[in-house]
Amino acid sequence: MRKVALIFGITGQDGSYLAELLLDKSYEVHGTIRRSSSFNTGRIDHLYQDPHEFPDTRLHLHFCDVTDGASIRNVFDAVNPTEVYNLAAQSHVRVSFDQPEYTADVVALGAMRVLEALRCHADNVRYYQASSSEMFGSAPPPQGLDTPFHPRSPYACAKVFAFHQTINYREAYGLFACNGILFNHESARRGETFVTKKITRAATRIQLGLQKKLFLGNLKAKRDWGHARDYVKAMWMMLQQDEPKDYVVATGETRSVQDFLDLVFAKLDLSVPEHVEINPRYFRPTEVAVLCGDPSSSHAMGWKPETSFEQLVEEMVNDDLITAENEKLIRDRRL
Ligand code: NAP
Ligand code: G4F
Repeated sequence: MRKVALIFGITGQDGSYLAELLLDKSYEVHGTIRRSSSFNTGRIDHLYQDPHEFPDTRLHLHFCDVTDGASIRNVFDAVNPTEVYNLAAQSHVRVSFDQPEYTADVVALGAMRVLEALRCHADNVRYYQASSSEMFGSAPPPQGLDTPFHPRSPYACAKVFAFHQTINYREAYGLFACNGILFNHESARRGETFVTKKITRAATRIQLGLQKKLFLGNLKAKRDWGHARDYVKAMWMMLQQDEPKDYVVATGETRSVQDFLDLVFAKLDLSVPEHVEINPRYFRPTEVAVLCGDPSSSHAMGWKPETSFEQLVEEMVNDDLITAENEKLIRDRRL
């Protein structure tokens, strides 16, 4: 049986882990990348092989943007995938308040463009939509499949639109389309402006004398944090089931940003009051106070997280220590 996956958003945190997983499972993997004036493939460079040198490579990249319907249709025609993972997004919640129209174009209309291309240009394709726990917004925890959405940002509103479009394409056209409602998941590959990576990166740099202060926003917010490597397995599993459904993927545990900060600083023997300041620019017009997922739907398909919160933090800190040490070496050589 052909196993050909197409990943929209392969250059992101999740896209890179998913590509690794699918290549390990012998898939032919196609990913979409965006034209940029600087390289944006850092997270998948270790997987990529130039097809001139390696004609048998199973990883292929295509220029495509989900704001451009023609580019989506072209990539469908070129690839003829059996599984499609839509991970493409302007995924930063705070930024979505500054760029609401663009965020909706990518996150909401982008998903609909992919679904419409899938309906018209492909047969028997299984579709994964990257839905988000942000959609629950101010709904009280634990949040599960029966919890009503109360989105609190332009990003979350756009994800709610994409969630319902996915269900509507499933019901209207019989597509095998699934929503994975994933709670926050992190890793050493997390974007540097998300709070976990911002903290581990800054703390390790402070320890090596590369910076003095870390400026943060709301420390009281609570999140259900898991590891991205575990969460991409759930994405793949959803598309291997007999029936298309929606799932919640979470650890079922919640911790505050303050807890995360305290743990990282304690690990590095650093003082929070000495180095951390609050800057109101990082507050959001509307905040999501507490996310804590009810993962029973994903447990029912046999998925469980494999990495503990402490292991996640350890991995992120260790990776950022190496990055900071390299940065220091380069700086010292320049002096
Ligand atoms: P990420 O690191 O921000 O990656 C987003 C990906 O989307 C990148 O490959 C990015 O490309 C691509 N992209 C952005 N705009 C695009 C456009 N207009 N056309 C095509 N591709 C575009 O996000 P992530 O953490 O891996 O998350 C993956 C998905 O899951 C996202 O949809 C996110 O909203 C959702 N999600 C994430 C979490 C989480 O905690 N990580 C939780 C729930 C849901 P560039 O590299 O060129 O920017
Ligand atoms: O790390 P964050 O920016 O992640 P957020 O907003 O929860 O969104 C992430 O998870 C969602 C799933 O629920 C995804 F859909 C979304 O794409 C993204 O991956 O912020 C976490 C919390 C927030 O409450 C924020 O207000 O940390 C708080 N925070 C406090 N200081 C900060 C900061 N967040 C950021 N980014 N930067 C700060 O300085």
